[in-house]
Amino acid sequence: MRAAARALRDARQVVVVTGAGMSRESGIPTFRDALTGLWARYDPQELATEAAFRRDPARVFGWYVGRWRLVRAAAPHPGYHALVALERLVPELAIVTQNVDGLHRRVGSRRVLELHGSLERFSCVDARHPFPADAVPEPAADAACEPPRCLRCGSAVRPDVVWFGEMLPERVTAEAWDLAAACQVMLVVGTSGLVQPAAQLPYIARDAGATVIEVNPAPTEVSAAAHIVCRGPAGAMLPALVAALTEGEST
Ligand code: BV8
Repeated sequence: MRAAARALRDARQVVVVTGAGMSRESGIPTFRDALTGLWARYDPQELATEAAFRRDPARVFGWYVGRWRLVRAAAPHPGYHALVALERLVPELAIVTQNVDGLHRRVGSRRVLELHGSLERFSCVDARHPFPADAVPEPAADAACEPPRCLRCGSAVRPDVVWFGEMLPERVTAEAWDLAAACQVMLVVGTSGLVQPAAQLPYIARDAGATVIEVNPAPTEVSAAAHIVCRGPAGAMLPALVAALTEGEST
């Protein structure tokens, strides 16, 4: 914590990369948690792909609108507010998230790059025509839900997330890669570092001379690239890090 606060104090540009673990304390299960993880219940290739959606649109769409409802009921935990505070303590801070729950934007973080899209946006599967979220049906909990039809081309409406086998949004990805190569400190919070290409970001930062700090209760693929490891949950570690930074003392 002491070394992490010192690194942040000396940094001008800070990038925070977040994964599903960042939202765990807000009640949103991560993909890999053995107990609650969504992947434990579903095969990701089964649901988070265009092929699965075309094969069984009601089942896949029902899963997403069910997650969207969970997300809307979720409250950002103190770790989210700590990142908003951190934005005011360093000259430049950007959040590059793999998450699709929109919590960073909801809590007021100003510069958020969503590598994998968002549960809160919808478009049609054939032409990606935008579809208004307030016209999306509210299904019963954890039930299949027939997706609405695009108002322009009639194809099925899908969530605006990046499925496996799909390219990440070009502009957002280019910006994230540039930020990773230019920052002095990268905080990597709540990611197992298994999903490509986002998992490359800590290595890009490290190779460019940045100090990489991992915040995670468990060792991960990222731990090898981290100079500093804060082994604990984001909801406790991030406020402690901000406290260490603001008190000026090292805790
Ligand atoms: C692409 C949106 C190029 C959807 C997501 C082999 C076969 C098939 C594909 C591949 C393959 N090898 C590589 C690939 C490519 C594939 C991939 O990486 N697969 C992995 C599974 C091996 N990647 C892609 O397909 C990407 N696209 O490569 O395009 C291309 C294009 C065309 C043709 C060929 C190639 C697209 C990847 C994006 C997928 N979409 N999300 C949805 O949400 O449904 S990814 C999804 O899973 C999440 O968004 C998230 O990013 C990811 C899960 O990862 P994490 O966020 O790290 O979460 P995880 O559960 O794993 O870990 C949680 C961590 O939190 C843990 O470390 C835990 O310890 C920690 N934690 C727990 N509690 C806390 C905590 N931390 C802090 N505090 C706590 N309290």
